[in-house]
Amino acid sequence: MKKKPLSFDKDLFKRSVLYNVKTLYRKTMEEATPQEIYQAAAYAIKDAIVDHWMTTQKAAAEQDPKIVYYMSMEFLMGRAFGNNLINLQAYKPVKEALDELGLDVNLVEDQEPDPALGNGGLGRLAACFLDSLATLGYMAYGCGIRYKYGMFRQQIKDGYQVEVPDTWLENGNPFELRRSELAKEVKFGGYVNMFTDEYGRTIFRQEGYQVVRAVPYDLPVIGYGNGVVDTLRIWDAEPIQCFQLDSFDKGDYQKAVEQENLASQLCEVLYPNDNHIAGKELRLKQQYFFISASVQTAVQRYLRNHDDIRKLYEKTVFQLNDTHPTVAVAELMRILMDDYYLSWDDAWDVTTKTCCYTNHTIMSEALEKWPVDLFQRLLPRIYQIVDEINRRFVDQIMRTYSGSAGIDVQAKIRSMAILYDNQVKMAHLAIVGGHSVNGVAKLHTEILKQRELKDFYEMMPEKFNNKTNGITQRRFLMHANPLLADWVTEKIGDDWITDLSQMDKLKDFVNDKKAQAEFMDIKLKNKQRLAEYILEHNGVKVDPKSIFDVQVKRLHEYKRQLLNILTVMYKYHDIKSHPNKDFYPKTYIFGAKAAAGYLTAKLTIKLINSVAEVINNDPDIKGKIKVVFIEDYRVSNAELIFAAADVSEQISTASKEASGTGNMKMMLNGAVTIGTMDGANVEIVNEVGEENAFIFGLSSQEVMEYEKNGNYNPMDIYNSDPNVKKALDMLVDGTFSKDKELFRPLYNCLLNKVGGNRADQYFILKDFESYLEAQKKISDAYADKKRWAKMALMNTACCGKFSSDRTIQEYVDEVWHLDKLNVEAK
Ligand code: 26Q
Repeated sequence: MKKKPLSFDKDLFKRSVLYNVKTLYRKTMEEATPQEIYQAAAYAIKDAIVDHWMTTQKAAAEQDPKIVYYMSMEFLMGRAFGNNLINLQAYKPVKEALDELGLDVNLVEDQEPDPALGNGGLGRLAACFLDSLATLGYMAYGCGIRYKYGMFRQQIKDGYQVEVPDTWLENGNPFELRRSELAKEVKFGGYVNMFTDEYGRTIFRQEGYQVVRAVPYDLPVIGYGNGVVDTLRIWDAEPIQCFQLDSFDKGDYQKAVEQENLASQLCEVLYPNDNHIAGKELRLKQQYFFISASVQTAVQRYLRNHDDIRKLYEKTVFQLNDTHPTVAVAELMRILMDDYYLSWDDAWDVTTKTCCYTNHTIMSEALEKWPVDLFQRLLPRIYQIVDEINRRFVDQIMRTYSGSAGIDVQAKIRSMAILYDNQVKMAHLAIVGGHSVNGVAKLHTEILKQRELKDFYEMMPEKFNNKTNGITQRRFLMHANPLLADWVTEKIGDDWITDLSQMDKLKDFVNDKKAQAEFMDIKLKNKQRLAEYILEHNGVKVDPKSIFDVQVKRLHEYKRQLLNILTVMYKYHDIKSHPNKDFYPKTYIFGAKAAAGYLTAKLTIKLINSVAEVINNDPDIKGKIKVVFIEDYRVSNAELIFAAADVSEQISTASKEASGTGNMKMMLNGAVTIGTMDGANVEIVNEVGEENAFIFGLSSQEVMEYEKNGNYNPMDIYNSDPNVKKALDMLVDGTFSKDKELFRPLYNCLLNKVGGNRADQYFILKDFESYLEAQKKISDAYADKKRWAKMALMNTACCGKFSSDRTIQEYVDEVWHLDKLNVEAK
């Protein structure tokens, strides 16, 4: 049976906008600035949301469903306004209402800062998961930090990345609710005092500590068309005001100032590292800060309507988004033992049944470890608990393996202990302290089981499972690409909005000439829209009829933007030396932020911009290739880019990309993948068929063999392959920079050992020729209009598996076991 759409009162909305402009700003519509109009409209939407939010909370109070707390240092939400309207099924009426007020909905949306409380994949995944949780009608909280400054804004100056603070809260956030009544205290430092209380219980009390007040801000997460509104709860830190300044003795005064400083620094900024650990003290403080506040809240919420804390796990599950929130294991133990007097064994039973861990990377530089002395100084009680967890676990290893023939028990301890070499290994704590460990794509999970976490898998195979990532079609098709969304609905109805497997039905149209033409016409319109953006932001004119070849993602050596740009350089040379050779016009589009301290990554950005500058201005090229670097790649411009992509570049060194999710977003929008057999690419190819993707390069097995044997020598390739040699030499022959030495570090990384790294550690030279070949095939395929249309359409038709709705349903069925909320949609 078809569900009735949510009701939305368009006239009320209009009146509400006018009223808000008046009461917020004492202005008429004519006087209000675009930002003020956005705020007024957002508050009007919030009114509508709050009703659903209250209904959801009431339903949850009555039905007492199990709740998932998705613990994450990052939530890369992107703009809320348009997305909220879509999920409220109010986009069209609001667009009309704004029209009638003489306003363009797109321009209103553009006034919203793009909330970037995340780096990349992991943070965006968290945002997609919240959207799916609400849409599927599960009770969920996202728990995170309200960073004052999110991911930096990127400016390109003279081809270099410059980082500018992201002041997203400058004008306030109309959607948030400050919940000071729910504030919690979080304690740092000091020492643990142990004594026996009047009942003979051993009490551990942290003393001489610093304390901050954690204040939550709630953001609504709206389910699509079902009246369910979940909550993203992000914490801000404030100083505790408990002393009278004038009555201070010297020590108190000092301490009060330190506490103020701590509070003001804690939530200042998101660490801009992606897949790389910055072992900074403040980072660990951030982690404990939001975890302590969130775990306290979850326990208290449970006890509001239950009395047996030993059954917490029946109503509560914590999903740890990578190791960053892993102190939750020890914090829950602490609360259960110190505040509720559970025995170690009882507390451990509850904790392991409550916690679950997702691994997002096998990159060794991203494995989180903390020096014991830092950890102990900052979190003395938590450290004691981790120490005891470790002691018992090492004991268990010994009991399991002593006496087993052919097993080196010491080696097992070395590879699995939580405390080793004076370090706290957070992944080990997360595995031991929970009941589920998952990777984010089939290949990734296999690599975890067979290599990185092999010893753990052998000891506790029942904990390991795969959850292939997904993305939300509400944001990445409905909002990003309304033309295609409407077209799909016209062809197969609108069930795909909440059931992406329906896209399958588009297969009936892949050979239909009319459908093909319509599909490609929509792509062209989206390319025109992006071309306008590029003209406005880069001052570069690109041809919407050229192939739009897109690589947008964080800049990292393993993602191999360098491989891409090297082949562009090679093509440039090729066209210059064969001016009459046929070449299908191509626009290479890059977008990427580099971590602020990551020099190789930053130099790669400079290289891309330098290559762009030379190629785009070389008359010999006659516009056959253009190169564009899109400044400040973020969720809002990503939506424009995905909709316009013909070719999706997913070219990481096989085995290094845990999953990737941009690959899915582009597939959904009808782009064809050129990629390695890595991460979720493997599953994408499996769904769409090899003939509808362009796969090249070493397999993960081959990469791992070379890594093991150390027998890869890029210099041999350089010396024997003239194409490779040409491309590399152009780094240092002055073609792209007057200063011939500028790109020497990149050249050196490819041919020599640098620092502790192997020469060309990401196998760029090894994959160069097969990548060129795959690109050649793409140009041939694109030249055949019908063939391309069919391939592109097949990609959209086969993307059903990659909805985050499917991923979340798998977590629910296999790990979380949540109950569906019953909310009457109004
Ligand atoms: C840790 C400590 C200190 C500072 C920063 C960090 C840190 C921050 C972010 C470490 C790692 C990250 C982000 C990792 C990440 O985004 N991983 C990606 O996760 C996606 C979702 O599962 C996958 O699709 C990608 O393959 C994976 O790279």
